[in-house]
Amino acid sequence: MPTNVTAEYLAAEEEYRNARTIPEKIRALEKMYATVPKHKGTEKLRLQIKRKLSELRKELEKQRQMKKGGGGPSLAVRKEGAAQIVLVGLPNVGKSSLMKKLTNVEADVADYAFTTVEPIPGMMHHKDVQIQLVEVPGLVEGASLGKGMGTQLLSVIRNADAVAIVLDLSQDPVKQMEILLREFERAGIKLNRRRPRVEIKRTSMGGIVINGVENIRGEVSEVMRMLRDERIHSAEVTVKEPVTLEEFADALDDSLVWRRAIIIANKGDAAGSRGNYSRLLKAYAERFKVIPVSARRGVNLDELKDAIYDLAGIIRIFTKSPGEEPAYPPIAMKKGSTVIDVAKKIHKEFSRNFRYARVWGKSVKFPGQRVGADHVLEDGDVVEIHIR
Ligand SMILES: Nc1nc2c(ncn2[C@@H]2O[C@H](COP(=O)(O)OP(=O)(O)OP(=O)(O)O)[C@@H](O)[C@H]2O)c(=O)[nH]1
Ligand SMILES: [Mg+2]
Repeated sequence: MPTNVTAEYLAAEEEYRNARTIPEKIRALEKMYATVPKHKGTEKLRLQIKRKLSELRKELEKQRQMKKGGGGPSLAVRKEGAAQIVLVGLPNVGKSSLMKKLTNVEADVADYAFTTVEPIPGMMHHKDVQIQLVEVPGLVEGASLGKGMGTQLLSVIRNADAVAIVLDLSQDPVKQMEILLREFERAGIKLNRRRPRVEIKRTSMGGIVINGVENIRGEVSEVMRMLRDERIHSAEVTVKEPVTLEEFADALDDSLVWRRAIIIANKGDAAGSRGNYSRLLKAYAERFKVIPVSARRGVNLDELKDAIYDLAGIIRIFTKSPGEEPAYPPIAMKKGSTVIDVAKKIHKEFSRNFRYARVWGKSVKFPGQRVGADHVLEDGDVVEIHIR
């Protein structure tokens, strides 16, 4: 035990020792983590706390799944369209009002909390693409620890492709963010962060081989210990960028999900919204794109649709046959898709007998350029596939 921990830390540790349930343990560990002084001498301690938290998170999820077998409702929403994006926020912030403006769905709107009690999907049509939006019922503090339907709701969020956080500008938005981010953190959902670039290839023998060891900002023996803890005894580990030990632990932790997110700042028409909006920007604009709207007045909704489209991370590809016009509508693909991905999507034949493609659009230097299977496409490209 480090000698220089604070009284708060010791109190939290005492709380942890006395904790009986998983949620109690999680709360106590979070306090320990928050109160331990951050310097080199406490790094191992912080790592231990994080690892324990990750274990408890998995245990909580397991408990939840066992209960579900007992007949509890599953809230999972089947994916449709090019991407699934969840609308998440505290109760009564205007999620249903937004669903009504953005999609074809008839959601109930009322001026009290918990009008919506289960996830409601709807389709948003924008730029020739269908994107599925899902309203998640209002999250509350403690949701991730099983309060309300919290853990089920958070698993709906984990399964989605991206997250749109809805805030109410008539209330303190920074406080709303703090509550939501804590729940996400506890549920292992990382927003607008990327998994540290550490690659682990298990091998059948040969022990642990580390490439890029100079990128590890800490003791390598700690890294070895973490790998042992995960029962990785033989593997080729490649550290592709500088990482702290905590970042290395995150890269190893398969209970984490990494998602892109934006903030929808709703009720921009309400009293006090202007000041709240600038406080929100000051605190979060660096990490999140913030789109101010008013669902009630219908203000800035086109901009919001554009932002949701970007968030979905898709590109539209127009396919064509030689000598013909491009087919309409375009097909939606994930950003970073290649010519062969498109071929697979059209027909198995096309990918099996692929020879080359001609492409018009942003990804090529001149119209109709001949490209190979691995050519990466961009939004709006026209693709003509030639087969054997
Ligand atoms: N002033 C103002 N009020 C709004 C706006 N959007 C929604 N509201 C009001 O906020 C209240 C809640 O709206 P809902 O759309 O039901 O909110 P919700 O987030 O779906 O609520 P729950 O499902 O209960 O979590 C209603 O009284 C809406 O009329 C807006 O842009 N401006
Ligand atoms: Mg609602």
